Amino acid sequence: MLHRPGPEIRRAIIAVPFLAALLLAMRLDRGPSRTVADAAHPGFVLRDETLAAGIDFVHHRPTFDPKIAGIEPHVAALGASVSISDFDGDGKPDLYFTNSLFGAPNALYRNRGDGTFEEVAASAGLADLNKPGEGVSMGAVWGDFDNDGREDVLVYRYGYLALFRNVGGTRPGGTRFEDVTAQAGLRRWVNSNGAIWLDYDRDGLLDLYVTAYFRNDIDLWHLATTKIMHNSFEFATNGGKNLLFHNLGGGKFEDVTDKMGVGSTRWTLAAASADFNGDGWPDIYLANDYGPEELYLNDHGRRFVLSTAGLESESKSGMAVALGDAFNRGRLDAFVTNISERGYLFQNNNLRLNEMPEARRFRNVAEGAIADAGWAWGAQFGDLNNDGANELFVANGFISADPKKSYWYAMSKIAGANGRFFEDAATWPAFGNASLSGYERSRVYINRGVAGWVDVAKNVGVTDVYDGRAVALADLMNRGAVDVIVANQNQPAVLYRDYPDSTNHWIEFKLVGTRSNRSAIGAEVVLESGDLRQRRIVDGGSGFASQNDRRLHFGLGVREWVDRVVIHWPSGTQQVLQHPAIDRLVTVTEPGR
Ligand SMILES: [Ca+2]
Ligand SMILES: [Ca+2]
Ligand SMILES: [Ca+2]
Ligand SMILES: [Ca+2]
Repeated sequence: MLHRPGPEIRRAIIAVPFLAALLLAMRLDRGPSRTVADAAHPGFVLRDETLAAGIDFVHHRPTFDPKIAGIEPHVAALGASVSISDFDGDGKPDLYFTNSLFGAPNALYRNRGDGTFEEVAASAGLADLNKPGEGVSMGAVWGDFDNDGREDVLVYRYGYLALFRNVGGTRPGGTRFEDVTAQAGLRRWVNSNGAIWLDYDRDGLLDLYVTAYFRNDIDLWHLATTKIMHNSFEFATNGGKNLLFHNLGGGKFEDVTDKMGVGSTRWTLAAASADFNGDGWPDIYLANDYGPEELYLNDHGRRFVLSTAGLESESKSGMAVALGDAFNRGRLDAFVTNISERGYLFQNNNLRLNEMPEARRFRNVAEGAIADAGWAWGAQFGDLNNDGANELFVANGFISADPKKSYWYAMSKIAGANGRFFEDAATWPAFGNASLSGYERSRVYINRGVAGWVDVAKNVGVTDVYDGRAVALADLMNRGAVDVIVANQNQPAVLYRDYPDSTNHWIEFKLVGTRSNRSAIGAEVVLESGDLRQRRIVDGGSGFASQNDRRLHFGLGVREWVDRVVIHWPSGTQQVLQHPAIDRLVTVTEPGR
């Protein structure tokens, strides 16, 4: 007879790797090389310098078929996105924001390098993307799909996908983009809130995974039925089908969704990719609304397998997937945001420690402050005080309308009703001008190791109560500090410039793929400096409707050198750098065969 350990023993077995992580974190705390940040001394401030930088973007929500006017605030509550790309290749990261109302333009802010930006979307051909018959933008992801050295962009909409090839320009700010959607084979109608670039078969060509929210046969302006909502509050499976497109080269893509087994019809709001189990192949992690998260493990580029990694038991409302090394274990962990509203729905966020290589599972360790970020959306890990430990920025707030009226009571009634009832948008009580978890303040968590995470948003100057959606990070001025850009729903975008108040050291890497995709998307970098070990990944889209700068930033604390950097290129090449110079950006080109 097979002996199964009792629950206490099983818990103890599972707890061991986490304990090891905590002991490591304790060691970091005790180490002489680091002053521990706390709420009183977070070690940085974030200043709202949006207007001084010349960023005046305001997101406008869409309007839809009058048949769903009663709950339009809910259906139209997404679309504020921000993604970072150095589209003109001048070494200064630029910003792209999407808009979601017919006629309202998307915005492309070119970084002048003097702290200001100029808006060039119209001349670039990336402004006028929100029109009847085409759809409205929900977000964008950048990647050099044809490996010509110029970053291209995929815009996902409630409507048709749109792929733009960067054709360059002859003067600064003169870069133009050409719509290549049709010849690429990508003119597909998808009600999408997310997409990521990843090279799942490691052939050096970036492939594309697109998530779908509402069913793909739904045109939100011409509804044949009002039965468009989820069929369960906990395990809904009637969302749009996610799609995987294989890059064939020559500017063409092929739909390989069914062949590869990644056509989830859960209500996916966000995706992120990394090689979680360390077998060399990039996997796909999904945050699904009204359902459990999903992890698709990549079986040698031949197929994906939906894994039982401890994610399937808890159903929540996954809004974003942020990847980062939470406790400096040299692993990429996942932070997934959810809804927390005391008195109604308290789901808690998930901080899932990656124990895939040894235990084939993730382990949720979110508790205390980090678990409750309100109605949370986009999130990102980044070292804002350069002390060598990641902070976590979380945007939140769903619908800020009349502050005296709340839709929560109506929402709780619907959630308790029969699935057939809430699947029909026409049966939901009308929103009117009610708020739903509105006027929430973003959270900025610092990582205190064993003492847990603490929210320092107020202390560091993050006080806005906009309805945050996308969060992206970039060192916009190439000064060794990670700035935070937030796209807010139906409201102005905000640039928080990061000012670390110490002389902590740092190092940044720009990776250029040769055998791997030129953008180096999917490359994972492990840095070792004395007692510090940390892993980061080049971002092909993560968080919610966002993408960080492709350049990787590491804080070093007072450590004055880096021992070793190991780069795991998507091609399989491992490159080791010994003692790179610090306090600067290091450009690394992938070695040839
Ligand atoms: Ca630039
Ligand atoms: Ca290109
Ligand atoms: Ca590929
Ligand atoms: Ca830090």
